[in-house]
Amino acid sequence: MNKTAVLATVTALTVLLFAQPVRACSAIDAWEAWWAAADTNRDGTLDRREWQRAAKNPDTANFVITFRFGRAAFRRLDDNGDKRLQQNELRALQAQIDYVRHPCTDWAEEQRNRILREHD
Ligand SMILES: [Ca+2]
Ligand SMILES: [Ca+2]
Repeated sequence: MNKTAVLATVTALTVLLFAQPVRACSAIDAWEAWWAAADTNRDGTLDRREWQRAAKNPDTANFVITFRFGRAAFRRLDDNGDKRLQQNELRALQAQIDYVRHPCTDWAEEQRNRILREHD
């Protein structure tokens, strides 16, 4: 084996030995997840019923929401008066929605425990 081939083999082995697959947990933004849970008929808008149910919908239970779901809020937010809330009409509220428990929390804890076990 010539010098170049040896160097290439060593480099390849080094890459194989030290390469760790990239692992990460990613979750969609809390706002997007909330919207998907609240828009139960998937028509891209929230009608009054979906709006009011969103406060109690079990699928929206993992969200901290700091705005109220009343009728008055619905009327106030419905800028174009079509009796539906489009995402752009709720833009100001997006920052008021967050996860109670981020979907990656379990994954992060699992990774931490795995690393601790490996270094015991
Ligand atoms: Ca809908
Ligand atoms: Ca509207």
